[in-house]
Amino acid sequence: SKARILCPVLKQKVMSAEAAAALIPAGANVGMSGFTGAGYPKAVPNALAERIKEHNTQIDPNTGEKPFRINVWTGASTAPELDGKLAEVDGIEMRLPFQSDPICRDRINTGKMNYVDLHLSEVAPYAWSGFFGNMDVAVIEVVGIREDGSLIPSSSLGNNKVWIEQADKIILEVNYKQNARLEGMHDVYYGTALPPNRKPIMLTDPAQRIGEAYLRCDTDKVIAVVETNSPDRNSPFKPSDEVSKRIAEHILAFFEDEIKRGRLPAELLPLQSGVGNIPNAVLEALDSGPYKNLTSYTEVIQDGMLKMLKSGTLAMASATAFSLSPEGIEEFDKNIEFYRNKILLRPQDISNHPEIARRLGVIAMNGLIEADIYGNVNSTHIMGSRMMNGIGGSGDFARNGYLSIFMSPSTAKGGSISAIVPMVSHVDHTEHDVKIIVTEQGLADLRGLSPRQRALEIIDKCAHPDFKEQLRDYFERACASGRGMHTPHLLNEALSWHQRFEETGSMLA
Ligand code: 0RQ
Repeated sequence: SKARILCPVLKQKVMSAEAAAALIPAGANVGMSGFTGAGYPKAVPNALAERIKEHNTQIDPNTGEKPFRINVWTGASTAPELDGKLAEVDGIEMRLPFQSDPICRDRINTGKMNYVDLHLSEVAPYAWSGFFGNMDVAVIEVVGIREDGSLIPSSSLGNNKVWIEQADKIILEVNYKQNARLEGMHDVYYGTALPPNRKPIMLTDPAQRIGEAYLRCDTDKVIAVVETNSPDRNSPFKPSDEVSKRIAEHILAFFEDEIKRGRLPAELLPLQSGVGNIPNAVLEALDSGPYKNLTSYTEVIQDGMLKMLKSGTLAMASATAFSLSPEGIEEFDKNIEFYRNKILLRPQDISNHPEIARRLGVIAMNGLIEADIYGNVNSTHIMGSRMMNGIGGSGDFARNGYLSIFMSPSTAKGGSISAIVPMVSHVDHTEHDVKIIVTEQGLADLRGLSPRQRALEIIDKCAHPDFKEQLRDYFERACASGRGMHTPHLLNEALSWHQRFEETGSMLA
């Protein structure tokens, strides 16, 4: 294959992953590339985990020596080779801003790992502002290094620009498995600043280029270059189930009605779609509908979006990362010349920028864990305390989008849990940010409704029949209590459904 390290100075810094990992000190703040299983470093984190394991097993407990741990900052979720490996050896002291790894999750929920769950658009400005402290090392996967030392970004951009700018030292992983034709698909914007120096970001169309195709890089800061040849995580693609299909049908019927009423254009508005089974079902349904020339301003490109690009349903997609199945990757590689000029990858502070989401009028579609009868949404916590994944970009898009749609099956865990509860056990998206809630039962349009009107709409349209009466009963008794009629609650019962689940294994009374 063609040489990918063209910069002479950096060619001399090629070394093994083990040698590179040895350059990362204990306690370091490490910024890694990676977003939804794409473009994360494949070799150095693994070598570092081995080193940490060896070091920590040799600590004499009587000396009081602290274990070797690092702080890991990324774009979003990574993969077993990164989050999984480092969490397994208890090598992560602090993790931010998003994860979805089962071992990581376990360490967070057993109190062994600190986790800062952030709006993904805010990570770069936080880092520039110095709120996380100094970044010691950045470990960044790239497709190649150009002669002048600038970098061809990989299958995700995430926070790579800011990590490269902020880190004292940089380790690059050049991954030969990534398609060399990714070159030119990126748009790295260099015009961001901190207040009071911010200027408008002049992006008025999802297809617009406002930046550069390459990442600038100070070669003096590069301490190692590691060559790899491994694929991205690429979660297998699950075909849509009945529940997801019904949710998609409700959303499509809603779009159709909004177009008829003149509240949405025929090409809709730029779509943002979360990852997973339900968002993919919505994309599939859109693809088999009458739509043409839609656009997308989102975080991740999933299989469904490739299909929509191919059929012409989607004219172009702007994101910060890919999240494809193995079949999706194969399709992308085979037809990369077709996809190349229809997909743009941007830094995540631009893909998720509140200013742009608001200006473009994005249609935000994200999953929920539970919603309450007044429209508050919990996307992150199980039974109020245990972290699932994190808020990710859902808040960036939900608050600032033209439409914010939250979707979920109406029940979880075999029907024992209702996704609609009297009061959410944790709030990520408040009643003020949530415009539409959809389950397989139906769609509740909350726009312009007062809290009590919303309660009736949500119970009627979204709740599962097994829980409808129980919810109505709660609402009616809360109203009858006369405590406060704006958002009626029975304080001693509001979280009793969760408590009942923990005690009996079911929310059913
Ligand atoms: O657990 O697999 O162990 O059975 O939660 O639930 O229904 O499969 O839905 O995979 O779409 O995830 C909100 C977590 C939904 C996701 C959430 C259990 C359920 C199952 C998953 P099991 P489903 P999904 C773009 C936007 C935040 C980030 C975001 C998410 C598991 O959408 O992480 O939106 N969102 N990012 O059984 C107990 C409940 C439950 C429950 C579901 N009420 N109680 N368990 N589960 N509801 C992407 C990025 O930002 C990168």
